[in-house]
Amino acid sequence: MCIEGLHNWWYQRQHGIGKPEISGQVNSTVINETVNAELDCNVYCSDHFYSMANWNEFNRMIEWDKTNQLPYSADGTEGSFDCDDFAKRLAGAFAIPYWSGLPFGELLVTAPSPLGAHKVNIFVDENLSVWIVEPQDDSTYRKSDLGGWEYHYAEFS
Ligand SMILES: [Ca+2]
Repeated sequence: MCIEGLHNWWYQRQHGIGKPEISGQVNSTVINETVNAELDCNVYCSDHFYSMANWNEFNRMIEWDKTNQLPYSADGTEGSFDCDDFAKRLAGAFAIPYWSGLPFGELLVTAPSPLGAHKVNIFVDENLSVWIVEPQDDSTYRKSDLGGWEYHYAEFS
């Protein structure tokens, strides 16, 4: 096994998922302008550069992560786990070495009634397509799939 193979083996063993396949890198201004143009919302990028990957790679982590299996509860009592908690947790799945460079973040929206204020995830793939993720069931959407949504801010870490 070569050094890189050994490193990959150790990475997989340590994190439970292999490293993402990266196809390039973009400046954060590209992410900022792409999301702003698509969703007309405020965008915060805390890194200068982001690693780009295809939809399959983002989806590999989304499917591997178990956030979607947690029970939803929003009654405000101890033990409640609602939309913002799901979004924070799925974004946190990407907070491991290599995956952390991908532009995957949190997105605050207002969905049509009765849903209203809602928190979901967002990512930008290597083709600069903007995807919206429902972390409660791992589904991904384009803006055109979601009529009547208003977008407030996206945050990429
Ligand atoms: Ca999942």
